[in-house]
This record gives sequence, structure tokens and C-alpha cells, in this order.
Amino acid sequence: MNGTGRLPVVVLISGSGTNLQAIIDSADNDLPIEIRAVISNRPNVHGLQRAAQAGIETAVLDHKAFPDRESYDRSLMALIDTYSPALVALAGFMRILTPALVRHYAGRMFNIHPSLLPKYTGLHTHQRVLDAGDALHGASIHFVTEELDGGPLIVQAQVPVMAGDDADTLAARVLEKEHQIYPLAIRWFAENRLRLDENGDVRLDDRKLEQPVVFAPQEAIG
Ligand code: NHR
Ligand code: GAR
Repeated sequence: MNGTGRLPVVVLISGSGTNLQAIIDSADNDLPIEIRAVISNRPNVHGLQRAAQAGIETAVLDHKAFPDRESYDRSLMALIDTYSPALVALAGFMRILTPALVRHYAGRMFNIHPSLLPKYTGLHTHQRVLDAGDALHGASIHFVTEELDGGPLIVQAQVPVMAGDDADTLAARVLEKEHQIYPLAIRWFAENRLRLDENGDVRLDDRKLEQPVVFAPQEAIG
């Protein structure tokens, strides 16, 4: 924490930034964080406008300007570190990160992923859920590790798959829940209630989480 009692956070985005907006709105309310910067790997995305509108510093680090992932991530790490964040939040960030970067932020990097992990790691989760005929879908917040979408789970929110859903209607239902669980997980971390311990276990209020906190479809979150 810092002099303001607010946890310094850097948010990484690649797109529209609705999760970023949910975090900004929570910070304007009572979430005790200070968003020091929003960094995008893609220029001109809407999330950068959202940050600027909120008076938050923005930066673009375009992966297309780098010859390989290692050099990109070295620059990204140096840029992030100029803001000395206690937490780095991936919010729709679409680039796989190298082991060196992920290790540097061990225990202080979150990702939000649009599925009920460990199901459906990777991309195009909503269509894959529909193709599989699942009745239940949702979103997960996890600590980022070298294993893609495989880091220790913190919290999940479930949604029903409805008759007539397509990937867009299903994604919208999931996104609404994402906007609730991301600020919640950040709150737990900012309040020092949540940590990754030396064994790689998630601890909430000093109890080891054997599975993530799960919110059922109709359950209130928070
Ligand atoms: N990096 C590591 N090491 N570990 C994780 O758990 C990560 C990560 C980087 C991003 C987000 C993740 C998701 O929630 C995330 C988790 C991008 C891809 C991907 O295939 C996969 C998973 C996630 C993010 N990206 C392509 C790539 O080559 C590019 C796709 C594009 O640009 O559209 O990096 O889903
Ligand atoms: C969200 O659904 C997020 O879970 C997902 O992209 C969307 C970003 O929306 N993330 C990934 O798929 C990561 N690969 P947003 O930009 O409006 O927050």
C-alpha cells in the first residue's frame, strides 16, 4: 500500500475495456485502489479512451513493433515497473506472456478468463461451450502463472446457457458477471485478505481455498 492507503494497480488491456470500466467505477466508489496506468498492446482501442476519460495515464506498447515475444515482454515489464504496481490486472489482454514476465509478477498478477476454468482455456470459449452443449458457463479470476489460464483460481461466477443463445448473447451474459467478480477479487487483494502463499495455494482470510469461491447463476455477488 502507499501513502493514500490505496493499492497501486496497472491494468493491461487489448480491446473495449468494459472490465477496466467496472474497475474504474468501483475505484470511484469505494474500492481502495489507485489505477496508475492502463497499458494496451493495441493502439486506438476503446479501453484507452475509457482510461483517458477517467484521468488515468495510458500507454500503448504495440507487439507488432517487436521481433519476438521475449523482447516485447522485456519492454512491457520495464514499462509496467515504472508505475511500481502492487497488482497487475489483465483485463481482456490478448497476448500470451513469457515465463520471465509472469515470474516477475508472481502472486501479484490477476487474469479474468471467460469460462469456468479448468474448462475451456484459450480463445473462443463461448462458441466452444455452445458446441459442447454445456448447460452452465461463466467466468474465472485467477493468479497468472506460466501455465496459460492454469494459475490458481480465486473466484468464479456461473451463468446458464439459454436456448437460442449464440456466442454474442452468451458472452454478454458472462461479461455482466465479469464486471462483478473482477472488482471483488481486487477488493480482497487490496484489503490484504487474499494472497498466493509460498506453496502456490490461494489464501482468503488466511484459509487455504481448496476450490475457488463460486457464485451460482442467481446468487448475489459481493
Ligand atoms: N500468460 C501467461 N503466461 N499465463 C496466463 O494464464 C495468461 C497469459 C496471458 C494472457 C489471458 C488469456 C485468457 O484469459 C492470459 C493468460 C491470449 C491468448 C492467446 O492465444 C490465450 C489466452 C489468454 C490471452 N493469444 C494469442 C497469442 O499468440 C494472440 C491472440 C490475439 O492477439 O487475438 O498471444 O484467455
Ligand atoms: C472479456 O470477456 C474477458 O474475459 C476476455 O475478453 C473480454 C474482454 O472484454 N478475455 C479474454 O478472452 C482473454 N484472452 P473487455 O475488454 O470489455 O473487458
